[in-house]
Amino acid sequence: MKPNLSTLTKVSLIATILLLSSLTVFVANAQVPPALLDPLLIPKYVNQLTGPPPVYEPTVATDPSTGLLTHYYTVYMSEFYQQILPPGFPKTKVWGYGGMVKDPLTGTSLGYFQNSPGPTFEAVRGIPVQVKWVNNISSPHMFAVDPTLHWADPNNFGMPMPPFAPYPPGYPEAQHPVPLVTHLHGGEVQSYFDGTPNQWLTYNGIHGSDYYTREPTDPNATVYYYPNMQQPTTLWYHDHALGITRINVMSSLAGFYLLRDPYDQIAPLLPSGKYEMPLVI
Ligand SMILES: [Cu+2]
Repeated sequence: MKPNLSTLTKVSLIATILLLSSLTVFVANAQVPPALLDPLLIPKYVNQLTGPPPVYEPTVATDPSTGLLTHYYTVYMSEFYQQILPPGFPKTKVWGYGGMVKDPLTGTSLGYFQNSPGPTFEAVRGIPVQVKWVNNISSPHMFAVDPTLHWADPNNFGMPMPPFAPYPPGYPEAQHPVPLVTHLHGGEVQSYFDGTPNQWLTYNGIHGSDYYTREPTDPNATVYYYPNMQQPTTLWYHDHALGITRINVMSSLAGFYLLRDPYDQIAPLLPSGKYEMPLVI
């Protein structure tokens, strides 16, 4: 059996430039800059690496339209505070994903859990996944939105022309509401469920021109379908809204999606269980 590269990425690092949220303390959307933390005073190598992180717990049922056993999830995008700096330092404001999760080692249900990066999907090749993605972020963007770029523009504010307002943030009309849409990076999915940049939606039900949902749902949500027919591999999911993907991902809207194959010949040779640690750099 020829080893395939995608299987070997199981323990690979995803080299994603996630400037994790310690930055958000500095760049909060406020006219008065918050007090800066001196990075030299933050001790290094203090936080213990724990994990592997919780995995989403699916509802398992037969899909009436395909007749296939399917894993169903609901994932919420929310704003919350998380202890990212060492204990004793303030919590960091993040945006992240959350849902019902279980312990990846024991399978014990852990209830609702939200985190940055988000909980992990553990999908099985050949078993489709349906996710209801819910945008519950009602606050203004935590970073400055640049409306002089081609972007989602949920208020139809239009692209400003020179002379530009002072930047950042300059344009409060661009800061709220926040358009979001989730993309499964590397997933082989139909384009309607790919989370392309104009498929965004806001917490108050404004939809991008390409918005699509697999079935009727709440106005601040969309239902996507992932067939999981591709090679087993490490995927990740992240926000993808037009023109603001970079600041939405920097706010921490990202997480892992592990696609496993029960017939994989290589996986048993790789570190597993508590030794399989997904890392985002
Ligand atoms: Cu991507």
